[in-house]
Amino acid sequence: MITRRDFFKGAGAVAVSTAAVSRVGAASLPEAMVMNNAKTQVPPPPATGRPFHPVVTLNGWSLPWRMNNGVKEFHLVAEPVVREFAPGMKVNLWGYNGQSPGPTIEVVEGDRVRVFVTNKLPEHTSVHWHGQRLPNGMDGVTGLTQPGIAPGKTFVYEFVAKRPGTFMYHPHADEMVQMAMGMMGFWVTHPKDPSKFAVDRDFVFLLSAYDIEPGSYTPRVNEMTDFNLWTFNSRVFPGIDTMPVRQGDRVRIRVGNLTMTNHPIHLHGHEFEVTGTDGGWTPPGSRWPEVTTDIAVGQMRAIEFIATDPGDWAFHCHKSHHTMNAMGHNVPTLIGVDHRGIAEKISKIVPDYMVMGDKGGSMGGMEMPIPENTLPMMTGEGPFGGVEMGGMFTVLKVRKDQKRGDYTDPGWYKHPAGTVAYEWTGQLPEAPHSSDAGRSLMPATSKPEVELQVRKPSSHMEH
Ligand SMILES: [Cu+2]
Repeated sequence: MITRRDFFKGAGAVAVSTAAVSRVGAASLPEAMVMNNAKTQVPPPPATGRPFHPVVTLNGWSLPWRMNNGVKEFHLVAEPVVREFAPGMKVNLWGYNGQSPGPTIEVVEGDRVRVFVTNKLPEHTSVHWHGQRLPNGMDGVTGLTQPGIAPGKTFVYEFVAKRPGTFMYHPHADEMVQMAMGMMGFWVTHPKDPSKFAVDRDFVFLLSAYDIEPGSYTPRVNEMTDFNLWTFNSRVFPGIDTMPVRQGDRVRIRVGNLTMTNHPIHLHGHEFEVTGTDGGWTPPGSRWPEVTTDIAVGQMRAIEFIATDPGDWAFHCHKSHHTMNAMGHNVPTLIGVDHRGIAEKISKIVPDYMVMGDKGGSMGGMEMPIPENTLPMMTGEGPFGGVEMGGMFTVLKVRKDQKRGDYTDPGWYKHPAGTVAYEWTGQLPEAPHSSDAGRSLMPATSKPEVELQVRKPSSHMEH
């Protein structure tokens, strides 16, 4: 039998020895498991504690626990980590147990949970259990409900997971810096009755954003709004794993937003319902169908749908600059401008100069040298050419023959003959154009009393 521990060892987790620290209610610390890669790790069914259907964290993993006299014990280690955002780009972040975001914590409604938090950061931290009902002193707000956890120290949080649902954890200490450095994680409290709210596939991930200058390795932590890397679980397209599902599966995707702006998350080809929020499960009578749901800062949403239609369906944030990577955020727009020759002249003065094409963006096709450790703004090669995406973008892959519990990527969808958009090769009739300039909503009541004479400054033209 494969235990969770064996499984995670095989999957890349390493146990690190921790000095035994004696505290009330715990003879020793549970060992802290560390993940050394950003692959999606599908957790096995729980070997100890109460049964539940585990979630699958996109490009992440779930933290193993130990049972100690009926208490579910976890060990989180806050520490500097190196996270690969996508092949070709690694970032110095702060996270938990080897990765940012930290591992997903999965418990069952009614579980008594004890979390040891060891601080290996150069400054104090704390962990706030976002959305939980718990004793006030376990809420993790530095200064308000506890002193900060000093570097090198370990604190113990203990509470009963009262409400089933979707939660997050993050520091409530030097928050702007620590969240900008990637300190966050997902928490799922499963219902006591595993058949309640059961689905076939349950994906989870966090939205986070970073400001990383192309060519550098560490986020600028003083940025407030102008971030340039928009991530699902600190990964960007094309580094985000796909979501493979079996046709007919009931699929749940839970998303938590710890960026500094909202994200309209959009699914192609299927309608979904928001079945859960940060406050719990939504009553069935309150749900309506959507294809995009906006997730505000600090919110969590669980969406559900039946994967009825086979194919490779895009799943992404609908803000177009959130499906772009760091390069090119300052590129001027020159659509409609004939810039032949100009770019050449400018590039003699500004070596890295590039312009958006006069026929639109098409940045994906632009070949330009980029600094080391950054990613092209839009990239990704699909079966029909460049996908021209970045950031918060992945693909839901619905397949008839995807096995139950199999999360391996099935490759590109093979479209049945006659079901792909095709080129029209016949005659194109002249399109009639309307010359109607439109009307005003209502007539003006009187003539303007003052006639304005506007003269544009022309000094530049005269020189
Ligand atoms: Cu977005």
